[in-house]
Amino acid sequence: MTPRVSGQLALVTGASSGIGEAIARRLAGDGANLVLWARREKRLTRLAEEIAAPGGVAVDIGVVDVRDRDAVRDEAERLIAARGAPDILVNNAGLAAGMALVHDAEVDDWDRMIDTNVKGLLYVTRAFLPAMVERDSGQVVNIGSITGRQVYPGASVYAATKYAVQAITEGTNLDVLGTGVRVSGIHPGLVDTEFSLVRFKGDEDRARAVYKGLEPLTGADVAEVVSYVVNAPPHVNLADVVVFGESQGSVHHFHRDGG
Ligand code: NDP
Ligand code: 8X3
Repeated sequence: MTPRVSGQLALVTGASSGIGEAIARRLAGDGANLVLWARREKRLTRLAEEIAAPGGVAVDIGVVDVRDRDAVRDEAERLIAARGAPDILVNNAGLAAGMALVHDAEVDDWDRMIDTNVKGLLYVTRAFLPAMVERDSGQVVNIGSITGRQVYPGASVYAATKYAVQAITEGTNLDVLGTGVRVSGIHPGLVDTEFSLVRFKGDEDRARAVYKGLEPLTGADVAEVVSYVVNAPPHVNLADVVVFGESQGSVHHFHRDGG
């Protein structure tokens, strides 16, 4: 059966790595045309070339820092003028910076997380949602985190950004009620991506230790959930999905080999 999203246009932020890259690959497999945003152009170009060729889907890239409000607005206006609003917007770009306690943390790290995970997501949503509402159709998928439900030491501000994503997702869904737009939040536990390497600023040993002895989710696992959500019949909204690897029970509970 042809996936519902086949031939639709999907915009994925943070598509140069990890979960976003996997979502791009998965939605291309579903036959969706893609616009991929991130800051690292080479990576986006390579990915676009790879996924455009076999499936025949159209893949365009945008080198956009979601923290740059003007750039987001300009790039979105260009896209809407040329092709209309995307049918699907996946707000995935995000990061954790550091894992210091509140009384030790770098304030710059807080700014990066809040500016990217909260303000960036809002800028992108504000740029595309009016055209979706006007058209009376569209799907917004916000990638939150289990840390939008539970906090652990050293994660106060990262968790705060994901609590915010949860509130924004819930509120946006209420705001578009009565239109044909759906808003979904997907909240993964540990996913093996570049997330920890970014968080620990290139410290590979520390990043690897996060996943030691357990089987985390992969980006492809999360992408599978996104595909399910966006391919659901139009009257169905999977508003709120939490997804863990089998060896994770909560943000505090893991089953590790030998532990
Ligand atoms: P990665 O580090 O592998 O990917 C992060 C992506 O976000 C990259 O493509 C990066 O691209 C992009 N990004 C970061 N900052 C910006 C910015 N300012 N503007 C545009 N793009 C940006 O991590 P994940 O794939 O794991 O993370 C994706 C999302 O999933 C994040 O929101 C994260 O919080 C969330 N998440 C991750 C979990 C995990 O355990 N990995 C669990 C739960 C949620 P570039 O650097 O090229 O700009
Ligand atoms: C990322 C999940 O537990 O590494 O959102 O903070 S965790």
